[in-house]
Amino acid sequence: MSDRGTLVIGTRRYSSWSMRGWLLVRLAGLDPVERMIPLGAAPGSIGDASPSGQVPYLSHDGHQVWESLAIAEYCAELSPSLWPETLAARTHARVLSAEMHAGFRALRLALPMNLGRDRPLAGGIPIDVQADLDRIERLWTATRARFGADGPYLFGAGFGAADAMFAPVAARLAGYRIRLGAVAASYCAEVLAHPLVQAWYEAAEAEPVSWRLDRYESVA
Ligand SMILES: N[C@@H](CCC(=O)N[C@@H](CS)C(=O)NCC(=O)O)C(=O)O
Repeated sequence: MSDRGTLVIGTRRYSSWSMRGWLLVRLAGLDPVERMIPLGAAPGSIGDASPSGQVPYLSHDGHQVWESLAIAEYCAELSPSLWPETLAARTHARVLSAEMHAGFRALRLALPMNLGRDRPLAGGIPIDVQADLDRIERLWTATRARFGADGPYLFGAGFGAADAMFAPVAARLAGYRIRLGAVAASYCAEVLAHPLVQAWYEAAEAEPVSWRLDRYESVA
């Protein structure tokens, strides 16, 4: 028997992995009950709700799924169009998603997601972060050129799992006002304009100010 399931997420304003998980389940047509545990809540709160002690965590139809990439695969089991149709494109989408899941550490540490932010990083972009940014821009540009002809997203017309994996990167690039070439800038704008991404931003905007955390807000 199928149930709505539960998705455990953290503060929308900051939790980039929750954003990915939420986008993925919604793209798959799921409508799980959302259990919000604000980041910075009492120690152990996430551990009580998620086997890995991290968000997102999806419990659905008797399946327990943590790790965003596994959530992507689970959602694609239910809704195969989350990955592109051809083997070549599907393979590439998985490679990009795996690289996003495992990599870009410098970028993630130096430019934490803060959906309320709209100013450049004080002091400029460190070299290792710039290397991550350059790599992302090359990946986006090459993927759009090879697979994206029939629409605005990485693999064309459909906003899929790979786009969901990169959506928080688009949010960072906008929030820290990173300058991009034309292809990456236009892709970034399309991702941010997607209705589900917009819905996530709106819900983030409605979060209580008391959930804000200095460690994100004080990034210079
Ligand atoms: N590899 C994990 C990363 C998840 C992760 O780092 N989540 C952060 C929030 S964005 C978290 O749960 N942090 C625990 C905490 O802040 O207490 C995934 O892909 O889902």
